[in-house]
Amino acid sequence: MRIRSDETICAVSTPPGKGGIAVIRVSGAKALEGAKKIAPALTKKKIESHKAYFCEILDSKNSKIDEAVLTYFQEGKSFTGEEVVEISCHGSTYITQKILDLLIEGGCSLADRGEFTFRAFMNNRLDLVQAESVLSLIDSQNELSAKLALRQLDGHISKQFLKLESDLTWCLAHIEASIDFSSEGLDIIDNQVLIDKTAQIQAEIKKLMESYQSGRLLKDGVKVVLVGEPNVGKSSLLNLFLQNDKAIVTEIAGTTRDVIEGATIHQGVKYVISDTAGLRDTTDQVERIGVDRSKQEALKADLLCLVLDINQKDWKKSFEIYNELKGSKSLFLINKSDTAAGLTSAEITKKLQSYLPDIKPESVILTSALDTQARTRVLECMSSAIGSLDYLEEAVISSARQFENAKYAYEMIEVSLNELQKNSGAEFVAMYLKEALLSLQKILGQVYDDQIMDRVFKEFCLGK
Ligand SMILES: Nc1nc2c(ncn2[C@@H]2O[C@H](COP(=O)(O)OP(=O)(O)OP(=O)(O)O)[C@@H](O)[C@H]2O)c(=O)[nH]1
Ligand SMILES: [Mg+2]
Repeated sequence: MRIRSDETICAVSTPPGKGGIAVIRVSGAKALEGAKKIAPALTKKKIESHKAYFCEILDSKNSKIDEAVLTYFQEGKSFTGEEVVEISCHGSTYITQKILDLLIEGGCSLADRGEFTFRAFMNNRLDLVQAESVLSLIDSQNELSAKLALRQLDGHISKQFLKLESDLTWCLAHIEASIDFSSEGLDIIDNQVLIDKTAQIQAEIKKLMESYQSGRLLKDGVKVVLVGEPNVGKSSLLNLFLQNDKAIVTEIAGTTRDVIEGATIHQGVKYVISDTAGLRDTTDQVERIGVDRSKQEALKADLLCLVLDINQKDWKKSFEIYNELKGSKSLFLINKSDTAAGLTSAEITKKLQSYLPDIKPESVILTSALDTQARTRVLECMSSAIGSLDYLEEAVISSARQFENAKYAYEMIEVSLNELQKNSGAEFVAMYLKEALLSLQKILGQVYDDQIMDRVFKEFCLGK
């Protein structure tokens, strides 16, 4: 990310393509000056912050380009912290490009991806956790991920990290004091107090780390992978869950060759569901590649669903497949139950347990791709299998960057605690605690380098 705060930047902030209106954002010391060049009527008005002005946009030959509403935000009272003008014009790609060209002719520069948010960060309007939450909010497609991002944007998680950073600074200051002043007979804080305090910080970091699993699922969705032998109804179930005919279904075993993915929302949570090629030994080259892909996909699942045909006498082959792929969480979808009236869940569970004794009854679901009501039932079971995602009242980490830094801080504190307990030299303890502190500061962006900036802002779209 380029640091060029002396330049005034502009970009279209609404999505590309045509629309009722488009918004062009201009930020920097010359935002108003630039706007006045293309909307000369502004020069005759008394411009106040947070007020909108209807103006004609004119080119250098005074030809009218569009009629637009310009909103002015004075320096210090805008998203970026700089002087900002937002131009709401008609949403034609010609008009937006023309207005951008005029602004650039007038001395503005085209913004980079995420540069408005980057400026907000550089001007201390946001910390790095909040900047990441802006991106999450734009990306959010379901209720809970939007709520989570909003809570992070209002500083909920930042406050937790700030408290940890301040507590760790306190510990470090006392340890460093013992290095600097040991020879002057200064009252040094008791070693046990330091151990307790450091251990408490570590426990709080651990809690935040544990929230990452929920945070990630809330933000990115729960990845569900349907696997099983050919023809058991995986594609039919995918279509049922997505409520559209995304995957091809036929009675021919080996129909699906590639991974087919789609998303559905249930009770505010996104489920990203993959249908895969039926698993079997095959000499068909294309199918074999499909089978390999199925296995790769299964390994990425948050929740693996083994689909079984209720009419199949022997599930031995299915369980050989399952044992090869199983992760931490699984469901067993016993499909085509419409064709086997009378068979109970308990009987099926018993049969399943003959292959794998530790299968729990709640992970066994009788389904039928022909039964539209099965969709909600299965999604309910998926939700229970994943466990509570109702973490919103607590601070939740949802970015891999935050998690990795928290983990490193945790590990460094672990080493310092060992040194403290061994009564090692304060220099050693301080060295590791400093590493932990640095990691917490990186989370908030109090310490940063190009790599961190690139990682956070490269995901952004233009105009944000
Ligand atoms: N009666 C009944 N038929 C089903 C059900 N689910 C799937 N079928 C039928 O079973 C056949 C195979 O279904 P698919 O969904 O293509 O099976 P698949 O597991 O995706 O098969 P592959 O792609 O070959 O691995 C089709 O003829 C479906 O109509 C069900 O619940 N009940
Ligand atoms: Mg299929």
